[in-house]
Amino acid sequence: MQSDSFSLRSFLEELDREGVLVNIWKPVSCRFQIPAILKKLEPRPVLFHNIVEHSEFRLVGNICADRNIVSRSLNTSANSLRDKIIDAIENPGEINIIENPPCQEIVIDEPDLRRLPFIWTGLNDKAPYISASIIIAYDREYGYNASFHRLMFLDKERVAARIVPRHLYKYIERGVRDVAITIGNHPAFMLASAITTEIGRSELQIASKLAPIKYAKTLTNNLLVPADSEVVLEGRITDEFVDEGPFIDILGTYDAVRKERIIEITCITMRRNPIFQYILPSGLEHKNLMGYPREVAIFKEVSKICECLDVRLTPGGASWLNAVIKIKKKNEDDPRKAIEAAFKAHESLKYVIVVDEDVDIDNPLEVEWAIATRTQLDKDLIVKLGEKGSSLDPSADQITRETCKAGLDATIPLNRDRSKFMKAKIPDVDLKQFLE
Ligand SMILES: [Mn+2]
Repeated sequence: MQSDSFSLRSFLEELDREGVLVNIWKPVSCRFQIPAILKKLEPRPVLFHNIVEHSEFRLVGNICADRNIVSRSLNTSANSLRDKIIDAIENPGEINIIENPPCQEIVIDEPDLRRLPFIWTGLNDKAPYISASIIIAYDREYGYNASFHRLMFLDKERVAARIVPRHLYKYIERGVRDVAITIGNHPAFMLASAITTEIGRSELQIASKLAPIKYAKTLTNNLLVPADSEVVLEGRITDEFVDEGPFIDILGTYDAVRKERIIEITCITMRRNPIFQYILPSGLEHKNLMGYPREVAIFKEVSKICECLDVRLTPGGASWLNAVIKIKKKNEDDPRKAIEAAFKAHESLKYVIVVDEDVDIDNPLEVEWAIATRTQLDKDLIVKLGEKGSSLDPSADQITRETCKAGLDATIPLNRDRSKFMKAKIPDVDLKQFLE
């Protein structure tokens, strides 16, 4: 069935009608219970109707945990999702602004953040967090930027945001201070905000190409936010820093504690009967949102140098550190070039395996079979010393991020008899004929 309205709320209603959404009516606590239930129910989307500490809110999680559901939310198939994202990045949409948006049905100009369902996820968390928060900022030269940043609760008007040195970080260096933080968004806006392209390419316009998202002006700082957002925090980034974390990141380990900026919230606006949103750290939704756009980026870059058939940031590598790339090899050096292209496209990438078109890259056993039967490490292994890797990898140098990367060509050499490498065919039977 096709979506015609593009808010989180209308999409949830659609999933509910089809029996895909899990409704939890019994009371649940923000302290550990919501994350634990989401983990157990992955990849199904879950709507919590009764939060013990926050009766004002419902809360949704796992909305992007299943790639088929993400594809459906954009009225596309899992196979076409990549092309749709590439098209949206290359041909962004228009910004459509409306007055009196749903996200401003309730206005709280004396904000008290204790009213919001910050969540305790792991036993060693320093404080409760908001994890589905997207920060929107505007720079005179670069225009709008939207990106995910987890928020650590500090007090009734202040949070600390983890700001990785990417676009928002650069905006702040250039003097930008006003922000709007939006929570409770349609998957199109979530996915667009998770994409890292060149600075100056507006995620708001990428989102509006993915789906007809409408925007509205914030009340206090003249920024644009999705008009159908469930909750918007308007505020200012300060020059005050605080220890942020410990908090769990995509690898499932605790991220390092760093000095991060404090954001002061000056106004909160919401829809009536607001639905809060939470992304389970290191859960499938987190991995899809962070990993999928990087798969697209790797696919684009590898496609420049050879025929790339598919890319997977493997779940075993937390959908972040390890990639398997399927190519149609035409030249003996295609795999090596593909490995270099992949490292160029995704800076955090650590290990890359290149396979031929007959290998199912979603099946780790098949990938291992390709490694076992098609590689000679003295020829097929590329080791890259002293590279800059992921800040999340506990085995890398924790200060310089220096790490050792490797690529493995697990394709069949072109000068060898290909038939020797192919799986032998055993004729199939219909078991029913033999089991009666
Ligand atoms: Mn950006």
